[in-house]
Amino acid sequence: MLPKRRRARVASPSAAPSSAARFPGVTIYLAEPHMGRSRQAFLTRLAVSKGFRVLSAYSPEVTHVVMEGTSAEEAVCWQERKTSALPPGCTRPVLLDISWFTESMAAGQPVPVECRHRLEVAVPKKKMPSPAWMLPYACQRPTPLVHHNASLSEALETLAEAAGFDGSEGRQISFYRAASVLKALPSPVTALSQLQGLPHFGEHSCRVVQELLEHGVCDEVERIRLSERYQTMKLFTQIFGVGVRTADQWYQKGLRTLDDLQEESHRLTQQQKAGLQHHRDLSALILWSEVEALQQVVEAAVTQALPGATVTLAGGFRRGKLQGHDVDFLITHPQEGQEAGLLPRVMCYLKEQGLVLYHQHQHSQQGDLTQQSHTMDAFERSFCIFRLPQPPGAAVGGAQKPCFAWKAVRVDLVVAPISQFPFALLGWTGSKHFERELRRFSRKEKGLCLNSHGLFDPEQKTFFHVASEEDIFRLLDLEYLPPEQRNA
Ligand code: DCP
Ligand code: ZN
Ligand code: ZN
Repeated sequence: MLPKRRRARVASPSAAPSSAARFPGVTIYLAEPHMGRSRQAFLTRLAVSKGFRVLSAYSPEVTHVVMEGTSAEEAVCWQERKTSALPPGCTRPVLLDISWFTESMAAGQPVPVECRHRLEVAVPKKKMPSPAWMLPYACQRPTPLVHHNASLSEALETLAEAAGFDGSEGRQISFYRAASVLKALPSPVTALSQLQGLPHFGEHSCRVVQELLEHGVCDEVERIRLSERYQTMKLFTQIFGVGVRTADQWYQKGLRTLDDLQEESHRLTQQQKAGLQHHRDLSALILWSEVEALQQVVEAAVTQALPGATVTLAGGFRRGKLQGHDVDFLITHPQEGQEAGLLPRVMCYLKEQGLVLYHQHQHSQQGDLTQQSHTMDAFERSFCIFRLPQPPGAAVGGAQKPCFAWKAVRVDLVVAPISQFPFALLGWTGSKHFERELRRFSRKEKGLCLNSHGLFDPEQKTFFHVASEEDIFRLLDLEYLPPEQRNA
């Protein structure tokens, strides 16, 4: 159970810590896309001590918006969003760089606004498409499943993947960020100039896009795709229970094929053995019809184990994917605590039906929920391989299953108490990059720690209580994105 806390502190605009203002024409708002909350608080105290009026929430009274480390494009975009929420006819405040603020503090009074202080004048009008709306975090912009730059984003994702295989996490994330920006564009990139001003486009990613636009292929990407290293790492990491580190160890030992692994089977974990045994089925994509069939059997088992408990689809299929590598289900009960001990009963029932080929149960890991990373959350869960009966004539399976009567499918079952359910749902819906960005945004821009269990304020040492995913977006000052727009 999470400790109780005040609700929605981030969302509630507290009163400005302002005394009698010495400069009535100047009302400052320190916008914090890149400033961070503790710096914002420090600068607010400084300005107030010098007699400036500073508001802690954006309102029509604000005359001077001050930003730090923010590009003109971002600033304009920020303003578009803020002013759209204000009553019509409001005068727009000036958007100013921090330099105006520091000069004013040094002078002990507001210095005249000059061109060099203004953020909006720097926006080049001829940029096509204008990147003003392209916010820097993937969780700030909708990313549909089907987008306009698939071949470009796939090339960058190959580079990201290869960097990940080599343990270069920084490069991996840079390529994922650039790929994710491409996925959010409303039209195809046809000229390199269109990348100008887009966030996260470094020299390397630009070069890859340029080559693709000019020649239709990128040498570096093709070389990687054909390399023994990439192909082997891809093959190994796709096996259930095999991560990058294990795959790399095998590669370094000279192993290259699934047959090589079979020969080493005494060294494999039970999970890996099961993964290898059912590799053919598990590497085939799961279809929607199979997801529906699985949901039915899981719901039946859950209802049988605990009436009133619910099953919710998460993962890629919740984001609207039509095919996937596994199916993720979240289980909860409207009454907190009722979900305890549920999963073993569910698994037992499913096993009795002959539906389980393999499962690995992981107990709920009690402890400090603020320390849980996203991928290692502490929920009770079961990583399973289900034996899904196939309708007659379905073309799956192999020689060892002449009737094609069933197919092995990967299923993740996760149990969350209702108080944490919105966080669990948000965390288990993905995409992985979207989740990474959401957590980074929370930490860097809001000073809050988000994981699949909750949203935690390390300064106040409090958790936020929420009833829905929408509440979480609101607490973070983010526009709500439905699951199908989280395909970053
Ligand atoms: N996730 C998590 N903790 C884990 C594993 C996954 O929080 N231990 C998150 C990351 C993903 C989401 O849950 O955003 C689903 O994970 P999957 O690996 O199943 O990925 P997808 O469902 O998005 O894709 P796929 O179609 O490949 O299954
Ligand atoms: Zn999944
Ligand atoms: Zn999964």
